[in-house]
Amino acid sequence: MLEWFRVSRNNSSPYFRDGMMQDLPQLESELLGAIDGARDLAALNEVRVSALGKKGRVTALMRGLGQMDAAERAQAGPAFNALKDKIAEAVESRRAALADAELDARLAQEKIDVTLPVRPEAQGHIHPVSQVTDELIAIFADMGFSVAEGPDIEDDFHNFTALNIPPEHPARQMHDTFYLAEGPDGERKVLRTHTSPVQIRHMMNTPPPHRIIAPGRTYRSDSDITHTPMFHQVEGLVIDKTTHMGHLKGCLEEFARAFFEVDDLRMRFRPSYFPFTEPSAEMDIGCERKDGELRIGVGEDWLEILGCGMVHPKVLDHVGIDPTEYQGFAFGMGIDRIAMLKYGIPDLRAFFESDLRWLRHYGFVPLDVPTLAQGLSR
Ligand code: 2NM
Repeated sequence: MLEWFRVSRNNSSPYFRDGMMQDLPQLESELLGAIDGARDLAALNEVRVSALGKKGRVTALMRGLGQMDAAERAQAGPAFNALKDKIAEAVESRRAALADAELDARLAQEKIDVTLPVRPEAQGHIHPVSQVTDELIAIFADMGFSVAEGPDIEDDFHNFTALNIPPEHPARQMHDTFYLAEGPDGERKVLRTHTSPVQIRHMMNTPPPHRIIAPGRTYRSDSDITHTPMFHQVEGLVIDKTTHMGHLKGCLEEFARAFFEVDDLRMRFRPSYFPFTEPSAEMDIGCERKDGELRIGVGEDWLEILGCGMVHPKVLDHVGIDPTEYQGFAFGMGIDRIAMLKYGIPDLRAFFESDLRWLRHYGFVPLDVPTLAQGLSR
């Protein structure tokens, strides 16, 4: 480049005589200095435009090539090109460095201290039904159950017939069923009256063994201080070749101790009746009623918390499981009811009134995710 500079000084082309000839090394060091001195991306871009833009100084040099004779161009061309490449390269590496620095500065500014305490009072609240559902899932997941779901709108077969509740069975009236309008096939769908149809679908769609719980919304046309037309149930199902009543008892005792967080909880099973189980039972836990208050895990009284039994062979037949090869147990309980019992919530109907003051009082902090490792409700 220095070589070219000496030669071109004495050049006679109009281009050089016009005084447009420049000291290339000086131009280069000037531009490199400006690039180095650019303090942000905007300033750097200005330098780039002043050198390589349409009216830039390097661009002007390149344009001058056209007016040179062949000998001059042979020397100047490569030198101009080298300058242009060097400047472009310097701009790019400065741009990368500035972008890095800008990102570093932003990251430093947006840093959050994860050791600071959260401010739960600024958050929304988890409804007791959601919290208790999560507790139930945590308990049964620990025992190897998975969660199954199904539609709220069911057909007669999955809600009733498959569960050994044939047409004209008195249990159909007992269920206070909500019927939908007749469909084109003349069939009337129902809002499921329990979550059992979820178990029916599960048994029909997957081969045994089964170990599932089905939490969800259920519907019955019943409304008074202890009943709402929509409520929540969780049902469980275990089917295997040798599953027996002892497994049922052990499983539900472990559930009750974990849920009510009482290690020496008293429990008893009373004979009962459900069309879909044989034998059937209801489980009570020990409690005390005093001064209008209920305390769980102490005292001599009993409190009914769930229904259960060995799945009826006719139910297994309906879902295509051979009852001479497989057997098992099922259980069901009301989530709203056990939420009220555990957390001392007096009025069922308030559950469904969307009253934010109620939710602030009885709701849960979103970060209190139920896990067995930390104690369910702490
Ligand atoms: C209950 C009580 C006893 C039950 C039975 C079934 C199925 F689908 F396996 F037949 N699901 N749920 C059951 C048994 C439900 O609720 C009080």
